[in-house]
Amino acid sequence: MRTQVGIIGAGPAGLMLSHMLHLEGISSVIIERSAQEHVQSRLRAGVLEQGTVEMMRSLGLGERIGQLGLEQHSIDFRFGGESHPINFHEATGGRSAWVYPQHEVVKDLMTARSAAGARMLFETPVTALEGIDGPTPVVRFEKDGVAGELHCDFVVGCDGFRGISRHAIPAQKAQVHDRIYPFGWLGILAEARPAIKDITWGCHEDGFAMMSIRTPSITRLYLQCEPDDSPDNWSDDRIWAALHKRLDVPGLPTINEGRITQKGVTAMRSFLFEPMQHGRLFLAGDAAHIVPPTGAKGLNSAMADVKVLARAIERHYKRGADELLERYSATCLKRMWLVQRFSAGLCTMVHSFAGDSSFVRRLQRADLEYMTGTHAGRLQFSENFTGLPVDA
Ligand code: RFL
Repeated sequence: MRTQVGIIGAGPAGLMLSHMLHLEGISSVIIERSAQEHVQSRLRAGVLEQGTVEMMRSLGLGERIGQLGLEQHSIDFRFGGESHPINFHEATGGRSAWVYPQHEVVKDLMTARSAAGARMLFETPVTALEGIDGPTPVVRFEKDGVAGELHCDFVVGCDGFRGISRHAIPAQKAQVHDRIYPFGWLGILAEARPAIKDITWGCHEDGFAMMSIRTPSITRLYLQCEPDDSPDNWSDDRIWAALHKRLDVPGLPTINEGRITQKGVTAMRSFLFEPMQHGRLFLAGDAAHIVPPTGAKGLNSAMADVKVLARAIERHYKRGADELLERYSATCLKRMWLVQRFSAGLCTMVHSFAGDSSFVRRLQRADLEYMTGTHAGRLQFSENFTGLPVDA
């Protein structure tokens, strides 16, 4: 099999890249190890930046966001028994965030790709990459136990944190930057009407908690827990008691309870792999970087990478110009370090770290007070939360 761009992984990064290349008349094949139904139903990210929504709209993918997406203007930080809202829409002069779950983004992309007759191989693990230093790389895969190969001009690793593509970059050229946090998030979905429309963060001495609207009748809630915690340790009663304690404040509606339909624990880490390219291999999305979910940046950063890469590949084919391709890693990393800074900084500010001294805890409180209580603090949060510009 032969194509121009071989894409590993049918997550948001791989699907979006394939869609953007198609609109430019560039062929691609997506090879995905999981089944299509599984990829389409994974519950993950929930919040899209303004830039991600604009990007989807400009690529003909905005219809369902218009119907189902919930535009957000404000976020409510709760600490010290009080509410401290930041209106990021106002602070940024009109930028928003949208609650629109990742599985809906994936559904939109799959529908568009299928309608265009895209070549997507599911249940097909990629087993090796060869020849990425030369002009004709080969992607080796296995389909129904039979080995196959895809010949292409470029390979793009959109295969997430547990993928294989970044391991094809020679170790002596690679640098890994990593931080593992000493806590996780217990995430639940509840059949409960959200108490308020705004995303609400509880920054409590017992640990962080978050409430976010999913639909007008479904709430997504998170609780800081042990990094290796099991959902079985959390009875429904324990969950609701902890959520009330960390999120409710006097004078505002208490969170609404409802039937819990899903529970899962997510570990938290910051991770960045550089460079994001070697020879004819490029990495995009979680394959190159992971952020703690606190800033809602994972999916959005994957989209930002793909925007840069699609433009660079288009320049290569249409104008024979490779400067953007050569600069791909540097361009993405410059923005990504700012995103890492925001996500890690926020993560450190809102969680409770076991063993911290009263001095460190008071500094955390002062950080929260500066961020929510000053013009400069609110502006900095708002610019980052609604999304930094993508230099494509
Ligand atoms: P994905 O979505 O992990 O897709 C990678 C795909 O590659 C496939 N694959 C392979 N295929 C073939 N051969 C192989 N050898 C392969 N190895 C792997 C996998 O099966 C998979 O289908 O990566 P991508 O496209 O880079 O997208 C990244 C996002 O999925 C991720 O950053 C977000 O989900 C992170 N995230 C959030 N991001 C946000 O922007 N906003 C949020 O509010 C937000 N909340 C979250 C999150 C992630 C979470 N979890 C579970 C990790 C909340 C949670 C709980």
